[in-house]
Amino acid sequence: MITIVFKVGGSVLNQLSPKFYQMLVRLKETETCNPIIVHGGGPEINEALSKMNIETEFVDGLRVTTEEVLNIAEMVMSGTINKRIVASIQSIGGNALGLSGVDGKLLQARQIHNGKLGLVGEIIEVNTEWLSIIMNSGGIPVISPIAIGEDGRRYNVNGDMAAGKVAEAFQSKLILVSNIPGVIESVNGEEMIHHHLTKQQVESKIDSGVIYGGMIPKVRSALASLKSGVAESVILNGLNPDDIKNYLEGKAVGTVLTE
Ligand code: X2W
Repeated sequence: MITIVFKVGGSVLNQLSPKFYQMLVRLKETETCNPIIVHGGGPEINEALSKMNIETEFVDGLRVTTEEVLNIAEMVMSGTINKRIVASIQSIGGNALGLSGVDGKLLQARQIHNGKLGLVGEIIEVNTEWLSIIMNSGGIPVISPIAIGEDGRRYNVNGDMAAGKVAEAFQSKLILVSNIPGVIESVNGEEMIHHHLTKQQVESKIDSGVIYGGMIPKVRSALASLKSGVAESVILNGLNPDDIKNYLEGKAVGTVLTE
């Protein structure tokens, strides 16, 4: 059975309905695919840091992570968010196992040395053995992107990068669960979805302003995952779970990104 990695970012997480999780559970039960969820949690980490009056800063889209920030990111993602997703899946009869990259060395990382980022890691290995055992036993793995180094230290990893690496390790497709139906362009006053874009087309649409704001990091991370060996990366609307079903049936939905 093929594996499909679903990246669920912090900004879409609280908008997802039980229908989204039902769709995942159905995919598993009907043996359509083995879903793996990799989640983020950026906005909730920001909220927790702000409540504690800790300032936070991003360099090239990555959070500068001190020991204190790491502990809070872990608390929020591996604790609250991870268990909330697991509970949502279980409440509709699914079987989910929530883990972080630290557990069973699921995600092994090394520190990104750029002098500023602190305890931010990049993934060097994914423990596919453990993940396969979970999936073959009927479980849906739910992974928080806190990783473990060979030095035994924990590292904060960007959720999109973690999802890309897990997809690469399983040679699977990567679905970026979004709150929009794909990359949209207004042509003669009518909105149309681009169902397929190449890296070059994305760059020119960013330059011309068609792709703007919050869409830019989404398409960039989809493209980055392609670079790390993912065959197909697709932006789909998680608020309309039928889109995901339709995509898997080969219909033209969402925006597929290729090199
Ligand atoms: C991210 C991890 C969370 C994340 C952070 O601390 O915000 C780094 O930047 P979203 O919701 O998917 O953006 N880690 C190193 O990626 O969350």
